[in-house]
Amino acid sequence: MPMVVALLIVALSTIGCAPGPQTVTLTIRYSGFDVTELRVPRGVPVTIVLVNDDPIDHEWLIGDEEFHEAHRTGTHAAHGKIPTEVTVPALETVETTITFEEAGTFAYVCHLPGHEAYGMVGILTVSD
Ligand SMILES: [Cu+2]
Repeated sequence: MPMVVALLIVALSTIGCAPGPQTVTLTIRYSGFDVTELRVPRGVPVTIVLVNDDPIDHEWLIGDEEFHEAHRTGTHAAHGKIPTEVTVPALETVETTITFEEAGTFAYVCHLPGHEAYGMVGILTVSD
């Protein structure tokens, strides 16, 4: 059923001129994102469903290079109140909804120690 709804949303959003709300599912397994390139429209709410299949916690943080540099050296133990900074506990699914107001390319990264170097990185492109 959720797959049917997702397909319907995709189908409908390709018909009209202005895209409606989008939903994207990212699964984390073996300390990696299953999707490492995403494209979303600007100015539309995008719900990111983060499925953590690993028995350890991960993070999903999205932003520009300055944002990531701050988080590489940061000391945040956990995230949860900011849509672009999400903690995904072991074996849990977390959703976050973001409306990207600027076109551009943003990385999403897990900043737990060693995870970025291991490859927990993806790129999201926001386009008009
Ligand atoms: Cu991680």
